[in-house]
Amino acid sequence: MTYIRKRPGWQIPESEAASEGVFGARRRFLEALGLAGAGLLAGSCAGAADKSAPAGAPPVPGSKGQGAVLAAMQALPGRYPAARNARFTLDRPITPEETAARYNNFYEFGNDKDALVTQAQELTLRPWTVRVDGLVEKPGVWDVDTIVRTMPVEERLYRHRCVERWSMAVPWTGVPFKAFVERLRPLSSAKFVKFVCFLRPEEAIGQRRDTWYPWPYYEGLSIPEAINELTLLTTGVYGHPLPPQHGAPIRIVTPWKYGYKSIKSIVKIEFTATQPGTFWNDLQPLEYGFESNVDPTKPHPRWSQAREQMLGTDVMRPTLPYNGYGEWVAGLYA
Ligand SMILES: Nc1nc2c(c(=O)[nH]1)N[C@H]1C(S)=C(S)[C@@H](COP(=O)(O)O)O[C@H]1N2
Ligand SMILES: [Mo]
Repeated sequence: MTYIRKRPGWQIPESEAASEGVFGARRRFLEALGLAGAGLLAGSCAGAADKSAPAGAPPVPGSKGQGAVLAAMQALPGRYPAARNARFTLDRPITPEETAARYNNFYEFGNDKDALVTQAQELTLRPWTVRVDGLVEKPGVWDVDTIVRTMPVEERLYRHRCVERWSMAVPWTGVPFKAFVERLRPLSSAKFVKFVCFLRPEEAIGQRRDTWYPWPYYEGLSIPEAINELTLLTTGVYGHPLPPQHGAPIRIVTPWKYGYKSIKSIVKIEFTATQPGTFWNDLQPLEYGFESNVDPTKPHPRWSQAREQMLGTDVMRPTLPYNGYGEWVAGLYA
């Protein structure tokens, strides 16, 4: 059941972080459509998503997305569910899958958390290739199933923290990104890795309609961050291939950083000498830095980051420095 609930101040989505310039562009766009003033300038859909999700997710029963996830599972016998890596433990319950897969951010499919799950089912997941280029000895094109078939996949329980202040705890399946990087043999001149999402306005309503964003979504990590043990090239969740709304078929997960660093549905990985731009940093540099490590002492201009709300239970917890992963990453920033 959904119900109307007043949206708490902290729940304003990242989408409202767009700079004046971006909002200006958006306004002009809506004016061109004759829609300005029709209540569409308020940012996201006014209704807060009901976080106690209805049954049936995910994937959405009968959808193209569900068919693709089942097909991927069959095409990769023995890979899902993967053995869990016992090194990564949680201090809280795993978020129910029905909750985690119904409360996503994926602006390519809009900023309404209810609608985007359905919209995301339109994404064609196979064939899917990832182009590797830039400063590497072995550039090339990788089929996503080849990665899963030929590399060690494992399951990891990770906390996952959005700058919007909600958090969840999920079992991801993937390949340590370091193992993948070792196959590519980056040159010593490579200092950063840039990741790029797909550009398919014909499938992604957000890319078609929300043209004030600099599509496609792009992100970046320094090489030491990219090859940190925590960085997971993620292809599955809850024991099966990723459903579209979680960033199928392949995404990054960096659990010590705010969620927007964990770019979904990657089609390109480029090794660079200089720090790449990132989607949110280019939109609003004062709110979204390149590093974006989870830090309770550093308030975001519109949300204190001191506490977080766990999806599913709504229990509030103090935010942990590096989201509790200081043991792995604090040394990178010393
Ligand atoms: N391509 C792409 N990747 C993205 C986003 C996005 O809008 N597009 N949103 C980010 C944000 S803000 C968060 S919090 C996480 C959410 O991941 P989840 O929906 O799997 O929980 O994805 C990140 N990766
Ligand atoms: Mo986020």
